[in-house]
Amino acid sequence: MKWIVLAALAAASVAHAQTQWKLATGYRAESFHTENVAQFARDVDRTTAGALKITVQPNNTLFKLGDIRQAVEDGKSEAGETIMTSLVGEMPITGADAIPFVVSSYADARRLWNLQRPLIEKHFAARGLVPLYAVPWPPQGLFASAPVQSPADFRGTRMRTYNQSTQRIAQMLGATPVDVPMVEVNQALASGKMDSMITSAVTGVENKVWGQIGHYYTINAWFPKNIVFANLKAVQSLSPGVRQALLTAAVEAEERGWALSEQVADASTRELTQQGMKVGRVSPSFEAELKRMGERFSREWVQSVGNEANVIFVPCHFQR
Ligand code: PCA
Repeated sequence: MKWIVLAALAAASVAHAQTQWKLATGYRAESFHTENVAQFARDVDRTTAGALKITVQPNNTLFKLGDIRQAVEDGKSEAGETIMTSLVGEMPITGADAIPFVVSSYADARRLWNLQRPLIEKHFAARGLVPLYAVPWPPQGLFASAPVQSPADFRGTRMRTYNQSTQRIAQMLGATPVDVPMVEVNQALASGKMDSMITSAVTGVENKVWGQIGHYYTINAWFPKNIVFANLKAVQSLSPGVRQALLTAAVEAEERGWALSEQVADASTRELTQQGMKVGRVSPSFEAELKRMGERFSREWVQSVGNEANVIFVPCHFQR
């Protein structure tokens, strides 16, 4: 009898000390980003001895990708993951992630993140949010159902977009932008809603695009990052030990995620070839046109962002 009472008391105190968090993401559970987030949650569980339990809610089930920032700000979900460029309306500096042909390697992407991070932290703090870590998608290439030789080939076609930058690029190419969430790309292709898109090889693999799309051009246009973040009040209400464990797990998740992204980049490009897609570069003349378009895009971006853009672009940090 005594033991039963003691056990009940112990269980009650564990339950009392336990904090439950939800972490909303817009990507599938089997995406490498989500697997990394799930590992992060397990690490936090282990290193806090179960004091902080984070339940990952993938696939837009809790909130849609574009609503996650607001939901975490409002405390409806304690934490979340979104693609940074979805925040470009409120935090223009996030758009640095999708400027064509500035960042051409993981090393460059890391330099960009180091420059952006203090600005992102400031903007997040102003909204009661704490960035935990960011991980890039593999380089963005061009998927097309028919071979493309020049911008003229896009005129009158439909290009799938996932943020403001891809919308602008579609416009510059004379294509009609069609906004399709990543988890619906396969469906959109099957129902003939899109002819091309700029995204990573892994996104092509996840959506098994080879049934409808025959060409993948490795244009290496940019490396957009996903950011995992939490509600500041939720972080502040953790005990110092638990908070530290959360931040340590975040540092590890960032390291692990960058390595994972690089592995996935190679493996999925190979997979596209194995599935019978034509994988290669665009012609030199088309590449030159794309670069010119990228420069125009950069100029527009720097003008629209103002001062903060200079932190990133005035000193020349990237190898081109
Ligand atoms: N995949 C996501 C974002 C960038 C990427 O590589 C998408 O296509 O929506």
